[in-house]
Amino acid sequence: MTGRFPSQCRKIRPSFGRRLRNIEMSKFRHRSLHLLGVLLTGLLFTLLAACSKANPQSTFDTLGPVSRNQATILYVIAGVGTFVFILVFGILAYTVIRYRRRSPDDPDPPQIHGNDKLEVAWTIAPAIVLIAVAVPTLQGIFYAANPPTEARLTVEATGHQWWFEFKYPELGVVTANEMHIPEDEAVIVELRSVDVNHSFWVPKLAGKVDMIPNNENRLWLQADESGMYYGQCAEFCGESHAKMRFRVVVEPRAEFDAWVARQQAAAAVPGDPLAKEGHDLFMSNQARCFACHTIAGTQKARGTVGPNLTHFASRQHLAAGNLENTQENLRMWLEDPDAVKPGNLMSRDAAVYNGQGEPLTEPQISALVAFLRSLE
Ligand code: HEC
Ligand SMILES: [Cu+2]
Repeated sequence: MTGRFPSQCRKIRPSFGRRLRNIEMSKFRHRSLHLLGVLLTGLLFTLLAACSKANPQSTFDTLGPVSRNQATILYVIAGVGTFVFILVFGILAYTVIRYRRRSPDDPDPPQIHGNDKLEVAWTIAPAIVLIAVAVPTLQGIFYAANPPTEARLTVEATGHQWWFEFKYPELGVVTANEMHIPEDEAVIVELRSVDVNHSFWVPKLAGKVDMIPNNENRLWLQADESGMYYGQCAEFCGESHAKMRFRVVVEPRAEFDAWVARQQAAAAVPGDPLAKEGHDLFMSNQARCFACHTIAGTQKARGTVGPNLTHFASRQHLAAGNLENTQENLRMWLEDPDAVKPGNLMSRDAAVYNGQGEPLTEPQISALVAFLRSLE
């Protein structure tokens, strides 16, 4: 360093340095060790909190045969791993303490090279450990990949940036972001993508499986209990990946059948005048909503870029599981979709949102809200 007053610097620096070393450093070191301890404990609790079964995306709260099987594999591997860890580090700690150098005059220990018995032992022992881990893992892979023969229902799940489409080919039902399945029945899910890689994950029901363009993957799942299960895209897929969620609604067979019957019906033409106004705007060349969304039963709305809206009002969430499907949230979505989901393809490509067309006015949004909420 080239200071301006080298003589002064030289006088000041050693004393400053010494003071720091002698007094401040020990205090500083003590304090930073303390801080590190607090941080590590905090981190440990934060990490362990993720294991809480209360978490809606807990993989430990297994509520179906597939996730149960996968959790069992985790426990087996963690158990074997813990046993090996304790054994190896126990022997290491014992050796280090028992055979440590006690005085500077101690001679070096005898230097040995090669021991056939030991080498055979530490080759065979890990092989046994690996087999103990491989057997349940391979069984688990086959179990998850082969749906039971009594599985009756197939759902085609398609990943889109950034939402999920669910088709029931045998039932003629198409919906988005909320997959309904009957309780206690095995369901086959065929996984696809229209754009980039996504991953289908319902932590309480089954492990992740990728959704890959031009390649169909499969999984099966079954839920023990009725209820709402959280799902999430688990493969980074762009700007709003973290907001690409969905729900699995599990219900008793009779309720599921009733849901299917409602979904199979075409949308009724709205009777309410405000909703009718919204319908006309939806089909108009100003808003062009029809270009991207399907509403079954209408001539015009057959778009497939966005979610099918035929029974939009029957869904409990909107914008891929991010908002509850209430009047206020729907209004918020239509006013500025980008504020809800940055980068979403509706605000990027629809002229009313991207500044290339006439923006929607407040009364127009009210009419659209009335129309969409009539789509039971
Ligand atoms: C350029 C294509 C496009 C146009 C035009 C378009 N949308 Fe969308 N819309 C989308 C996409 C894509 C999504 C999914 C966004 C997401 O969740 O990431 C969507 C989502 C929605 C949703 C939420 C659906 C759900 O279940 O979560 C509603 C409601 C909706 N659009 C209504 C409209 C209305 C009303 C118009 C006309 C003003 C319109 N859209 C115009 C593409 C479009
Ligand atoms: Cu994703």
